[in-house]
Amino acid sequence: MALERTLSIIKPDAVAKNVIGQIYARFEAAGLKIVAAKMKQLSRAEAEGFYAVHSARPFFKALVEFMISGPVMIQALEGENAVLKHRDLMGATNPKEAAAGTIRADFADSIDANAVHGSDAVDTAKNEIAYFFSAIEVNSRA
Ligand code: RTP
Ligand code: MG
Repeated sequence: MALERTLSIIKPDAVAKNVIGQIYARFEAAGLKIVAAKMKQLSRAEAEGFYAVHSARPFFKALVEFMISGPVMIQALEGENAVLKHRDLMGATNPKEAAAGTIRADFADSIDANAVHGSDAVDTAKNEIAYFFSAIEVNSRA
């Protein structure tokens, strides 16, 4: 087992549904600790930069529009195997394929408005946390 950190974003649809607390409760119940957090209205440039890896994909423009449609809640989570544990809690990208009891099955409406983001690997998590938080804004709770 490895102590890891991962970057979580509660997307504008889930913030609008007022389920930040319900999603945080799932993180905590799974042993993931919030070590940094902020609510933010992303600018277009910030959203494009965050999803730059997808810039050539057909869904990129819609993804950016969606991510700037309202404030997001951004947090770094820390725990054993945090990256995979968090993705298990999230469920599949398309909520129609997400397992019962996952965040996307319970709170997402479509593949575009799918409630949450989570880093897909330890390396990308490091970059994604540094994209939104300075070193002194991330606390160790190990
Ligand atoms: P995320 O990065 O947001 O945590 O989601 P993910 O890893 O499950 O999915 P990813 O492949 O990284 O795609 C990023 C976001 O783009 C939207 N998407 N739309 N229409 C489509 O085929 C499609 N594919 C991806 C989703 O909103 C996804 O969360
Ligand atoms: Mg992804």
